[in-house]
Amino acid sequence: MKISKDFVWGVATAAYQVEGAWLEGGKGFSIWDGYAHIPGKILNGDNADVACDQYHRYEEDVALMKELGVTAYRFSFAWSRIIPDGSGEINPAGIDYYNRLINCLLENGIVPWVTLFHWDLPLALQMTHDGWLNRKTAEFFARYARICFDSFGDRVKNWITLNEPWCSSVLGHGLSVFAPGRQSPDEPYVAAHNLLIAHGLAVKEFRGGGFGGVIGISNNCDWREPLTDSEANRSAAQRALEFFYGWFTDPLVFGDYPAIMRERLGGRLPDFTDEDRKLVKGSTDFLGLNHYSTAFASAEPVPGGLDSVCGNGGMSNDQEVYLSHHPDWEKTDLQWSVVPWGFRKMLNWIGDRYPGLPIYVTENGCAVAEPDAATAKDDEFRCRFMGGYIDAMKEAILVDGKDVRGYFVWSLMDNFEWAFGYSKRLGLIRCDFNTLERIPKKSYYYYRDLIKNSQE
Ligand code: PNW
Repeated sequence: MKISKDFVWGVATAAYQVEGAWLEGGKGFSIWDGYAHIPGKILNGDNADVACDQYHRYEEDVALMKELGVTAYRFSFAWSRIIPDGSGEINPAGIDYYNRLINCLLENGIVPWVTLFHWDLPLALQMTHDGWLNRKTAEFFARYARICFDSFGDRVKNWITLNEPWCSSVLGHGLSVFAPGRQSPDEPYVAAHNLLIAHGLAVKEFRGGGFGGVIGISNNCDWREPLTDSEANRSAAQRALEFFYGWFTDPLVFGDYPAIMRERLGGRLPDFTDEDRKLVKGSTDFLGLNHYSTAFASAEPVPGGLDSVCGNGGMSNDQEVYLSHHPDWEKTDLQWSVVPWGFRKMLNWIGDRYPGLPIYVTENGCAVAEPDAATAKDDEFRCRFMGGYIDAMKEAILVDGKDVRGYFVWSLMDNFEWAFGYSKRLGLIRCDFNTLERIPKKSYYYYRDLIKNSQE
């Protein structure tokens, strides 16, 4: 099965997970710097002070990407490297670092895809303004975005405003497993609203500035398959998808939250004023999808079902959807089920609900237990995972006719996996966190050959 020669094959990372240099080059603190240093928050007491040290080793990493044959690198800017306190002075050393990285990519024929916000909010904005609970943060984000477009927009033509605002909202403000570590049934909906406004304001700056190129958002969503064909289970699965992907995409396409959310949440769900509706509606040039797994959804609890906390879109109580797994499904090291056909259905659901918008898979990948370099170099599991998921995507494109234009593997290399620290490995390249040595795995060569074959 051959897909278009123009198809974008890439790899992805995020600033906090790979850069390190947390106190260098004039960078300010982010909420993840703070959160990771609170004892007990991160497995094994890890933090990303050094991470993969990409800040000092980006030339080596770009060379590895070139050798891999990817045409695109998705990475994020650390807002607090560009504006240390989030809202004040610009840090020239931060601008300089990203200029060097971008120029190095372009010199090597790799197209930069920049995410403006991958969760690392400047800590000062959290402390002085309550972060995403305050609309002012959206205004500060728009100013930061404008500074980025002005500084890099001559060379960066592919922009992603936000990475997985679902995670910032639910994991950061609902379940307290991510920074800023808040726990509330209502704050996720407030944070989400301000994140959507932030997206809208940034896109307005982009489009008004005539920079050229495209701008979109990366939303995460796993597939929800009705446990049985009953009406109740089918609507549970649909409800789960609307509380997950629909929550952050319907407003950008249709100008409001899914009706089912309004029905169930009432006044707990913020309203869009007419002005805000105009701001967000139509504010995305493409739909990013970060996809990792699939679960069954049902209207009633299933014995032995999943504790439906993480990975269940929206706040679980509000949805009344119960998740479970098929006992035969293989699991990644994050305990996420491997179900390639769920990916195909997910792409179809998005294509059918939001026709006319191109889809980019901005993340897909898997965690594998790799205790040593020898295991990592023989990551057959990851090769099979990628083969299955990429075939499913090809079916969505070639058989189902969905407009999917790119695919980014998460991740280029093992990195700081948030609350799991360095204990979960998702890279095509192993990173030895003692020596910082990079060691390509079998999956690196597998992906290299796959890209080569699909470009012939
Ligand atoms: C994404 N969930 O995170 C992020 O964009 C990456 O930074 C991260 O490393 C990658 O996926 C692997 O985890 C997610 O609970 C974290 O459903 C949690 C969930 C989904 C995505």
